[in-house]
Amino acid sequence: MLTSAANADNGYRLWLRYDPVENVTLARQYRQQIASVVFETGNSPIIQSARTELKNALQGLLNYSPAFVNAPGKGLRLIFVKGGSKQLTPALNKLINNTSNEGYVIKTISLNNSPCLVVGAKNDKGILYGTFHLLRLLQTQQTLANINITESPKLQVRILNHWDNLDRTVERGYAGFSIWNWHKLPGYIDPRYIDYARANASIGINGAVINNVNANSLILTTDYLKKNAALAGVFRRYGIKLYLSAKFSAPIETGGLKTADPLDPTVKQWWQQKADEIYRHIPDFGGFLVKANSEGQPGPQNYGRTHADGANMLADVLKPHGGIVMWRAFVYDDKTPDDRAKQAYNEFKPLDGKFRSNVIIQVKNGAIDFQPREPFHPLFGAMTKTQIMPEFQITQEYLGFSTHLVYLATLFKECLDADTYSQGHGSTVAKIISIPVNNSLTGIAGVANIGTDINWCGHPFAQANWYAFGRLAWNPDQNAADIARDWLKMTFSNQPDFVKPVTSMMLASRETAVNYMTPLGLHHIMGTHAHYGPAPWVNNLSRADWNPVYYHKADSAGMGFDRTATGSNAIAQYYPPLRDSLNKVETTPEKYLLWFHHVGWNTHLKNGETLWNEVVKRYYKGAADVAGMQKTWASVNGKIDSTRYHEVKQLLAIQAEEAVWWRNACVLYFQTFSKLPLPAGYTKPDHDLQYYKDLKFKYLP
Ligand code: GCV
Repeated sequence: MLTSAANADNGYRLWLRYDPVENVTLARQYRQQIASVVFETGNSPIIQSARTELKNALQGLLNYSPAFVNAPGKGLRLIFVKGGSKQLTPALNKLINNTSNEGYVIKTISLNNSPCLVVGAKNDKGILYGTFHLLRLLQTQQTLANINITESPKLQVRILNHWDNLDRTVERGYAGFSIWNWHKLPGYIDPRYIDYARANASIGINGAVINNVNANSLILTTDYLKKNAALAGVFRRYGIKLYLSAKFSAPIETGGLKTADPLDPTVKQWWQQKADEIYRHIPDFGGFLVKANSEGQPGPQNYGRTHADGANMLADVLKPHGGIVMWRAFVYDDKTPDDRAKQAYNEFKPLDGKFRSNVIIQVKNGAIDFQPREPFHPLFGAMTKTQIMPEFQITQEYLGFSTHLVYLATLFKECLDADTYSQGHGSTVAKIISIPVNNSLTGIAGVANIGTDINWCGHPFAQANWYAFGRLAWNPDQNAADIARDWLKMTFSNQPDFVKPVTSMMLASRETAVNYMTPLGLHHIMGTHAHYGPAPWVNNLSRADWNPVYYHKADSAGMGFDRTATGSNAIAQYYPPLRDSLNKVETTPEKYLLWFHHVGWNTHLKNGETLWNEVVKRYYKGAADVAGMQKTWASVNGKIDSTRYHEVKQLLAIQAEEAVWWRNACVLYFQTFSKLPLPAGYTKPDHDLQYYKDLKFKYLP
């Protein structure tokens, strides 16, 4: 663990900074409240991780080392209990044993007539999670008197997906290279792996797919399995399972077979032997993530088989070992569909009920691709006999890379809280994904934003998105503001005059990005390939649905994608009454307006503005609000360390410039169709459209 003062503020320590508790009175109380510690838990590797974390954290937070005693005695203040203890009441033992496998209880009780804090869990992992929760209470300066917390995660597989390649580039990564040093593994264990595992465990993440879904089959060869095993060994001590992205054609590429047909017995046998080999190296291997028949990746359809045939074959070979298959529903084939947004549903819905119980279908939050705003994916709620897990993108592919401050918890929440109506009113995405179907595991995935940058994520505030993903994976019902506040306090400072304005800034930041990029339901109008900056004019790529013009459909009458019954009829994939309200302009939430409708430039919106005026106003508001973020940030100068203050300040300046770029390019471009003037009082962009069209960027991440 890096604790040297020289490195104190470079962001490496994430939210686990453990600097002295600022409130000295509280710090004194904490020292008394946890003066002596007992672990009635045994001493497994996970428990050792918890103990070490506690020790290091208390040293940092309180400049203090409590007595770690072996046996409970008088004056005991903090007791960790696995499974139950003679010292606790039957009621408390029962409470502890009623938590889920990863759950825990933190409670103040009276022991030998003095207050004592209990962290109790059924299993080691609960003790580890309970330890991190206790530390969070200290880091965020909560009182420990009369604590009574019972926690169990709402989802079982809480997993990061790394899009890391074996050459250490990271697809859609904006924080340097892959942290997995394949060359030095398995011999050298970079301490960074341990800190990575600590950070994940601290927010309840219990799985990591370490390689890109656009997979390289070498990852399954013996040499790489040894490297994977070394990483799995680090993760295991923090309750994290290692998973791999499997390339469907691996039997051909590395097995020397002529086919990868999932129904061919030699193919199945190859995978069977591969699974056995993997489990010899990694006894607690989690399973496979598969991107098949999408964007050029091979899959069962190459052999006339279905996604279910492919997924089930892999599920069957993993089943005896307890492994799972996460099969992605992000599919779009080489034939341009009438509406790409409909394709996943069309391919997967007919397969409902055909997947093994150890297959989970991994569905992106929206039907296109991690846009700044998308309505929830219609597959949520549609497959009632198949387990579905959502996939969110933590890395900011479409949201400003690692130079824009965009707090994504509000985006994640928008999807999780969305009502699918699949079982009537109140069937939110969060509810649907947390109910196991046929004894399947429940889960949630986030595409990681982690790289070799000293601060892990590129932008100091991008760390908040990793953090928020973990907290929401544990409990999707948590509130984005509470998570932001916790993160700010742990990462920067507990001072209210810092936390309050910066929380508000974070909470508004995603809406701000939507305004300057894709207001009112616009989508996929970014520069092609790299997805950097605006390029709504692109219309010359070979597939229609690779072109921004396919998505905004601007013409002299108006703009937007007509997905109503008279258009592509994508709305039919949603349940009534939502389907019916999305079918009409008047009842479609304006944030999704142009996603579902082609709307006339002079159509009046709810606030009385015409579409054209409202689009312009939103773009200008988005850019102006980034200037507002700069002011907010300037107001906290001096309240945090100057290193990160200045880093964020510079990044906000980049964001401000790019927001204006987005605004100008989009307004000028859409104006070529609307042929309408800017509303009164709005200043004309200082360049013409051609200037923006001519911008070229060579070496983008
Ligand atoms: C890993 C988008 C991204 C690709 C990504 C793909 C996916 O298309 O641009 O980089 O590939 O999604 O999720 O599979």
